[in-house]
Parts: sequence; structure tokens; C-alpha cells
Amino acid sequence: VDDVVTVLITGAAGQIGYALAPMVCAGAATGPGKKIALKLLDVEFASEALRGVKMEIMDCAFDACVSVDVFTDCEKACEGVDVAIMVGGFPRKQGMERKDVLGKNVAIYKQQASALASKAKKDVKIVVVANPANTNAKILAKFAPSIPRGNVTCMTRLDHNRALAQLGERSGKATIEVKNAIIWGNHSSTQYPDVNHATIEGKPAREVIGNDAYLDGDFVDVVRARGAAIIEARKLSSALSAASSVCDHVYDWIHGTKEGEWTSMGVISDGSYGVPEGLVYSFPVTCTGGKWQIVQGLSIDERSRKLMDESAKELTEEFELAEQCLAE
Ligand code: NAX
Repeated sequence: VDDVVTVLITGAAGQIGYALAPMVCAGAATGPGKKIALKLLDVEFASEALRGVKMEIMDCAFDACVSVDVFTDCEKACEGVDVAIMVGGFPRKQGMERKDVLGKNVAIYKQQASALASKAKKDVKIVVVANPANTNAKILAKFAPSIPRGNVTCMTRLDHNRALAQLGERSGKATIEVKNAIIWGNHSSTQYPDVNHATIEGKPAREVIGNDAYLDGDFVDVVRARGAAIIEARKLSSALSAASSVCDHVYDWIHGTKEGEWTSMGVISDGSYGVPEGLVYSFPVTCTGGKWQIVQGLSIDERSRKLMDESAKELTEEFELAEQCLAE
């Protein structure tokens, strides 16, 4: 049936999975009027926990959820998938080097790329959440050449939403009044949260806030370090806000961004704004008809240019390291 959307969540026995699965079943990602066939994938080691998540989803008796199936075999999980939310990944454990974590994760994304390419729907929409999100997405795209480039994205919506929330709080306005912030670059501490085009109640954010030192200093640092601040407070990494942002990412991609507004998505660069072609880089995008387009023609000042280039450089190096790991 046409109005059933098959949604895959990988890493579904994890923290984000636990928050995300019910949101997806409530229609937050696909919108009203759609039924959801939910597929949950995790590794064998987590299969008992995964079974528990399935029981709880069943017990929610969601109106829109027509089925929930659990898998430890990626190929079976990818069969017939319309939307793939890739949360599964290997966490950084004590004593592990950055390269070790990266190597383990890109190996997962190389393998899952083949499963998606051979089993998912031809026009499957993919969003990679697991870190290193941009590089995992680039590896996925590389090893799934039959999937259209535009269908492979990574999530920087959480960073985008964090930026909106900070601007709302600072100006004393509701977050919904804040529009058109931008996250450029990597979902990492080199990301550049840019307020130069943002508005609050329709007025330039810089004017409303009237404190450039804050906007160029603490604001950027707080958005970049928000994940760490949440770990500090919760002793666990962000899960609820990550799940909610995944739903925003998928919803806007499918249903379109609002007139005059954009969002941030990690997408494959076409060279816009001088970002090296082929990098999965976070850009301001609008969405229409199930496709994203990079917002063109925004003015970029010298400071922004430098920050955008730094993040691009990090991504180029990260990808080189990923290729090295895969070759070893
Ligand atoms: P958890 O460790 O709680 O969950 C990850 C799950 O993935 C585990 O259940 C694990 O068994 C599973 N997994 C591992 N290898 C797998 C494989 N080959 N196939 C399927 N599943 C596999 O982490 P959680 O807190 O849920 O975070 C998940 C990922 O999201 C992490 O990589 C994390 O760094 C990343 N994040 C990304 C964010 C973003 O904005 N892009 C923000 C939140 C989050 O930090």
C-alpha cells in the first residue's frame, strides 16, 4: 500500500533508538496520514534489549504503526526500506584512540552501504546520525553508488536546533521566532554556527541581540559544546533531542521547508561556497518535492570563510583517515 512507509532504525537498542522509535511510530518523521512499518536493527549482542524495545513499541498501540520487526541481519533489515535512520555505531571506549573509533565506524558504514544498495527501495532516503556522522555518510555514499547522491545525508539538525534555542533564550523570545541560523561543516567541534543571516521575529538576529562579541564568542562555543554539557549534566549523551532532531530532518526533507526558511543538513557538496566537491558538509538547505537544495547566494564574510574552511579541512582529513583505516 502506498501510504505505508517502511522506516529502518539501526542501533535501535541504544539510547537514541529508545527515544526515536516511539516518535517515528507517532508519525513525527513521516507526517500525518502515513502508516509506519518499523524495522529495528542492532547487533546480536543487543538482541535481547532489542526484543524489549519491540515489546514496548507494541504495547504503545500506536495508531499509525502497522508492524514492528527486529533484526540482527542488516540485509534483511534493509529489505524494502523507504527511510533509513542510521544510528548504529561503535562508541568510544576508555583508552581508545580517535582513529580506532573512526575505523570501527566507517567499517560498519561500508558494510551497511552494500546492504542498503542491494535491498532498500531505489529511492531510499538515508540520514546518518552515528558519529563521525559526515564521514560515515560519505563512506556510505561511496560504497552504495547505485543510491542517488542526494539521498545520502547526515544529521546536523540537532546543532541547528541548539543554535535556534540559544538565540531564543538570549533574546527572551520563543525559539519558534528564530529562523535561518546555519550550521556549516562537520558535526564536530569545528562546526560553524552562523547567525549572520538569522532573524528573530523577522529582524536580523545581530540587531535584536545587539552583542556581536557574544554572537562571535560564547554563542559559538556553547552550541559547539552543547553535547558535552549534556553529558556533564545527565551523565549520558543527548538522546531525546537527537531523536527529535532526526524527526525534524526527515519531516522537512519529505514535506518541505517553510516558505522563506531553511534548515541545516549534512549533504554531499557540489562545490557551493567553495566547499570541496564530494565532502558531506552541513549547508543551509531548502527542501521541496522530497529533494533538498543548497541555499545559494548568501554573503560570507572573512571570519565565516575562515571557520567554514577549517571545518572543510577537518572533514577532508577525516575522510583520508577513514580510507586509510578501510585499506588496512
Ligand atoms: P548507543 O551506544 O546507546 O547506541 C548505539 C547502538 O548501536 C547500540 O545499541 C549498538 O549495539 C548499536 N550498533 C553498534 N554496531 C552496530 C551495527 N553494526 N549495526 C547496528 N547497530 C549497531 O549510542 P547512542 O547514544 O544511541 O548514539 C548513537 C550514535 O549517535 C553515536 O554514534 C553518537 O555519537 C551519535 N550522535 C550523533 C548526533 C548527531 O547530532 N549527529 C547527536 C547524538 C549522538 O551523540
